[in-house]
Amino acid sequence: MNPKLMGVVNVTPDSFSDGGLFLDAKAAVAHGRQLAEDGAEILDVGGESTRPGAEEVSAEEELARVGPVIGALSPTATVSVDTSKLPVAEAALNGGASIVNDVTALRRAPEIAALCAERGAGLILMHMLGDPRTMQDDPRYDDVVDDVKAFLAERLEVAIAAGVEEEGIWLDPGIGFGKTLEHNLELLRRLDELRELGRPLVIGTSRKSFLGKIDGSRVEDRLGGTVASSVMAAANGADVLRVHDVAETAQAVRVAEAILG
Ligand code: HH2
Repeated sequence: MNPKLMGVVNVTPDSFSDGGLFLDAKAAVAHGRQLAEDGAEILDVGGESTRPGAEEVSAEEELARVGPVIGALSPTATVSVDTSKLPVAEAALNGGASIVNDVTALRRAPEIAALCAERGAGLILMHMLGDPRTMQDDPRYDDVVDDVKAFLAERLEVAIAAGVEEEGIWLDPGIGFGKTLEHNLELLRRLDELRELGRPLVIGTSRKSFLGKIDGSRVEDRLGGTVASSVMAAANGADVLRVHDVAETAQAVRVAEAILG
């Protein structure tokens, strides 16, 4: 177990846990630099919330939010852009990002695949049932792990067929995206089955509502749940942990690694 930490930099007014905190570019850049210092090897910069029920923003608005932040962070950090829009992905790569984190796994803008292929950029493909407006309305699966695995296998094929280097593709089961508490726990328990896809796994549990369903904690009180679920995910095979609280997660991972030897 030796996961990379991906620090979350949300340049949004409405993200579920830190909306409005880093809407100002200067504050977002300072936050990103702090996360890098705390141990984040990748900074994931996003300008549109994907929380359940979130409203969409235009590409212009999204780019106005993330563009300056990516420009300032990318000379000294590996930056991914959390977007599903082609113009935002393209401008972000032009501005110094090297990875596109697409929570729709190329379903919203299939052209992102050709863009990543042409630029030699990394690509994260995530599973989501439905879209952010509807995803938490009674999600159902035959077997959540089998269904998510089949989806990711198919999306991986699509990306490779469009010319994206397989070596640059990472997969993510999308914790909290169209899943009940039991679905999320089942996925985290059975990450070894998703590893059979042969690509690195990105896991984002940070501050998510399923943690609160376990112990009743509010979003601002889920640090312990975030750290526990992140460490368990790493122990079960996650390669990248996408978290808001990088310092605390880094410390927990180091201790877990030392114990495992
Ligand atoms: N989760 C969120 C956003 N992007 N990308 C990947 N690959 N995996 C995730 O689990 C994931 C993601 C949601 O978290 P956050 O960015 O904090 O919230 P919001 O979407 O409200 O900005």
